[in-house]
Amino acid sequence: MHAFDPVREDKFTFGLWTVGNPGRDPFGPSVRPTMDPNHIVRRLAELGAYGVNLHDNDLVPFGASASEQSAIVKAFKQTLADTGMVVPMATTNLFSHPIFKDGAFTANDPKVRAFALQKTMRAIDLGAELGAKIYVFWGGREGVEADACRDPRTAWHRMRDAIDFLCGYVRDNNYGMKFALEAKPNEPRGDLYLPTTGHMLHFISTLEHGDMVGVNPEVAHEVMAGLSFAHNVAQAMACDKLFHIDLNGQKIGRYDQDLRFGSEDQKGAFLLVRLLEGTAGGPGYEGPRHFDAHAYRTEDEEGVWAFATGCMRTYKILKARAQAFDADPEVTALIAEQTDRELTPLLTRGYTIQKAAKLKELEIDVDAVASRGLGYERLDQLMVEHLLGVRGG
Ligand code: GLT
Ligand code: MN
Ligand code: MN
Repeated sequence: MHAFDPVREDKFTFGLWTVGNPGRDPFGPSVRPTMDPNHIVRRLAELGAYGVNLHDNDLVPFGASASEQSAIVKAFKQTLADTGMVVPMATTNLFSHPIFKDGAFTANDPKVRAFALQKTMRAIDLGAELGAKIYVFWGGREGVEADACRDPRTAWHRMRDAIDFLCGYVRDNNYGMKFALEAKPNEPRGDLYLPTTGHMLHFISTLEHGDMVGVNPEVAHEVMAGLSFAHNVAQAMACDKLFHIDLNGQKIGRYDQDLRFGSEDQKGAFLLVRLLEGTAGGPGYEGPRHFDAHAYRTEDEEGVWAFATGCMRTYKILKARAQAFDADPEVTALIAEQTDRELTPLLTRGYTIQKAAKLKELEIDVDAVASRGLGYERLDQLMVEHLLGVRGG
């Protein structure tokens, strides 16, 4: 067994919709046959994954009868038991069916909003039955092209009503689930409401039960918005709101590519893994490392498993590189915090009138401080050399 081979303890998960993606795109149909969810679970278990996540309709087709659903769920639970795989996260498909063409929770037609709540409550029941403790909300259709159709403030209030309602539902049923909200700037709608993780974090602060709601940031979505993914994730971690994460790869300025993790922007991926693993200090992320990505359209089923293995291996390779980087004495010397016993207490733990007076009196040699080189060129080059494998273990 090699150090980069995935094992259960790594907590790698995939959505049924990710490895199950048949390669359909806006310009052409499927290129791979649809895979049975039980087959997906078995293959992922063999590859060393920890679990699978799903939308209600990834497992139970839209419109299935109660008896059809119970037969499907029974067989699926058996497969989970046989393989030791878990379902840490579940979600609702509120975007595929034509009823959601104008959104789900934000749609103008109250019947659509009622159906969205009904479908989500049923999907939450399904998630709870499968043991999911995280419930994701990705508002794929919660957006607009003809902006005059609704006041964007109304969309925001409808979204808040829906999440408040569903928090109540989970609490009432003692499901012990937490919600994780996933932002995206656009696609499939021209503009999506709540377009970035930062918007979500603020939105959460306005909720009735905001304590049970966090975020599920996705690499591709923040990169589409031109943002630093690691910075978004860091802000969520700093306020204990990183409840889940969608790992993948993305080129800036493109459609939502959902590429193999680490296949693009290796520096961004390195900084992300370094943050999640806490190799530079500070608490790391404890939840599942979920890959929300899919294989290239060029691939057959074998290529899909190569894709899945690639996501997990690259994560582990980057983790090893991050550990070596942060253990490198030249790196630690360059990023060592400068401590100053007199100044540091003035700069932390809030305002006092005494601190204000002291700060106002301080004599700082502005030219001396301003002329000091910081060595960040060397630091960044060291990171590149670790990343390229010519330095460190
Ligand atoms: C869809 C989307 C993803 C979301 C999934 C959860 S579904 O594939 O592109 O980003 O995370 O609803
Ligand atoms: Mn996603
Ligand atoms: Mn995506």
